[in-house]
Amino acid sequence: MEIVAPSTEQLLADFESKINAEIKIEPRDWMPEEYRQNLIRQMSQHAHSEVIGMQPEGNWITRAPSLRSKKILLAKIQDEGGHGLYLYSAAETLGVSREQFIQALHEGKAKYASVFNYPALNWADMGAIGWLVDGAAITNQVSLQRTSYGPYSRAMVKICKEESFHQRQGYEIMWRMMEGTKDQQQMAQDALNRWWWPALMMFGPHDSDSPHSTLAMKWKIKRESNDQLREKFINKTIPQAELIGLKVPDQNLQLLEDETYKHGDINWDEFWAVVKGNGPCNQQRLEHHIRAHKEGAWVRETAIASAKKHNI
Ligand code: FAQ
Repeated sequence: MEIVAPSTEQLLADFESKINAEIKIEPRDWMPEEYRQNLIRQMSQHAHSEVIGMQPEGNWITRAPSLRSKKILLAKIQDEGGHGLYLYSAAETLGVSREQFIQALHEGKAKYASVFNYPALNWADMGAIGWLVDGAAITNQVSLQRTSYGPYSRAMVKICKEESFHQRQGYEIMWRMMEGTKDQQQMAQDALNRWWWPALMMFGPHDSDSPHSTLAMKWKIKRESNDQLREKFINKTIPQAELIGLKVPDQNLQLLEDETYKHGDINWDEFWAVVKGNGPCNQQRLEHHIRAHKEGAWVRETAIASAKKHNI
């Protein structure tokens, strides 16, 4: 019997019918090159964000105000490193190696979340990062649990469980400071003032200015749009702020009849400046990663030599 290879049209139709039937796409399945490239871009950006995101908090481990808070912060930061590792592994199933991902990051060709280019100035920032940055990250990641690419979706399930602990540890820091002295309350409010807008920017540009969204939504890489996720985050976070006596720094915020909020304008010039490398800490974050990567070369070499010796 003659075996005829399916045409590209047929392969695309099969791929799209799987997507429509909510069947996950797996690494060995045929996929359009644009789907693969879009995933490589987004997943690598996501993995780099987890790892670079360790830096603003890592800065505060030695200055945590108690042994309890130090242990919790250490565990949280280690989790973020672990998330980066799952995501690099998941992204490697698309045919790009970990070394290539890291090289692209070091050469400035790959992005990471803009929010990590802002400085963490004091302990209240540990609260704001956990509450707002992890809170924004979970909102996005809960949605990504239903992404169409199997390895990405499965990585998200475990990551979301850990992120929800991170969000609570951040909120607990804010809540305790709000129960403290006037100075502590002011520190918490100041941290919210500085992190609120960068957290909203984590969701990316408005849908109308998001070049990747149309295809990503069609092929269910993204299940909800940048603006939909940003609104969800705002609607759940404002009541949390109010509950502990904090005020979101948006003078144009409006509570609508359906109990949702309309937010004021986001400073997109600032967002694009930070994305393009001109934020307050872009250079510092990248240089630190490059230095740590160089200094850790012996660990990687030793691990590879040991794996070879034991035929792993
Ligand atoms: N920052 O067309 P779109 C955590 C870029 S950390 C920088 O809308 P897309 C743990 C975008 O890449 C958070 N760049 O793009 C943690 C594209 O540029 P390109 C981890 C941004 O991909 C917490 C261009 O703008 N989560 O969880 C940003 O469809 C605390 C056009 O944008 C993720 O990384 C941005 N905010 O939608 C650790 C989420 N937004 O590639 C420590 C995964 C957009 O053409 C402490 N990623 N750009 O050069 C996503 O969900 C999506 O990629 C979006 C952007 C929603 C970020």
